[in-house]
Amino acid sequence: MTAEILSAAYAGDKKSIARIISLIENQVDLHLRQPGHSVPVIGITGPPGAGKSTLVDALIGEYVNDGKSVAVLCVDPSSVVHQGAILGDRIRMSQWFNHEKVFIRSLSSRGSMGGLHPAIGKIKVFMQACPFDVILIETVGVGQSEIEIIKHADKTVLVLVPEAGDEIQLMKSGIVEVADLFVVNKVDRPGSNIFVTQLSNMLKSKSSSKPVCSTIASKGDGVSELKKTIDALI
Ligand SMILES: Nc1nc2c(ncn2[C@@H]2O[C@H](COP(=O)(O)OP(=O)(O)OP(=O)(O)O)[C@@H](O)[C@H]2O)c(=O)[nH]1
Ligand SMILES: [Mg+2]
Repeated sequence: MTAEILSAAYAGDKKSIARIISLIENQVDLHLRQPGHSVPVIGITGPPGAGKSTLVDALIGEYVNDGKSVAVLCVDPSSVVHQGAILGDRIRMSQWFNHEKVFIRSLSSRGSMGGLHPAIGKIKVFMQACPFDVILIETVGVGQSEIEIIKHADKTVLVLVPEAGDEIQLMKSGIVEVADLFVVNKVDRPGSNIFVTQLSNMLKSKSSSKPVCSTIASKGDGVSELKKTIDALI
């Protein structure tokens, strides 16, 4: 029975993919296939409300335009249950939810210390064996989860907003070292140029040539540039 669902999932049937993810979440033992080729996994992290989901939504559009199929995993922080529910609603409202080339799934983190779902590793490997061209994992970056996501992602994108104090927070958290690409979102806000300059200078001072992209995710501005920058990294 599960073997049938598994082969349907590997053939790209979205309902079956969702069922297998639920089984993995519930720790059912499955004979999972090892992915034949490596599907790139991009982690999208950053503080609550930075615009990660809006950005993911816009990025999906870029990939679909490219003829690519995209899987998105959104990890809800279980510490804030009501926010998790809101996040789920937001994903359901995504214009891409029913698109044939798009698979979107929300996972609760179930209190795992690092903020990521304990089965995320298995789920990722399973999804890499499904016919996707790219996998995006959105997670709210609160402390450790920012660090933990890089274990599962090939490249990690840190989404920030131009607000005073963020730069100092950044230096403390050590995320600068683990992120591969920085996005300053909401650059329609005043003072954003200063923040972008500060961030770039800070990276230079650490002899880092990591890219910094500026976006207005809600308008789609800078998103195609961001996708090109991600593609250049993977
Ligand atoms: N002004 C402005 N607002 C934006 C921009 N991008 C997103 N927003 C708004 O910011 C709010 C939060 O956006 P989300 O995409 O839900 O942010 P998030 O980081 O996914 O939030 P959580 O998943 O709850 O951590 C929404 O109201 C968006 O419409 C932007 O570039 N400029
Ligand atoms: Mg979100």
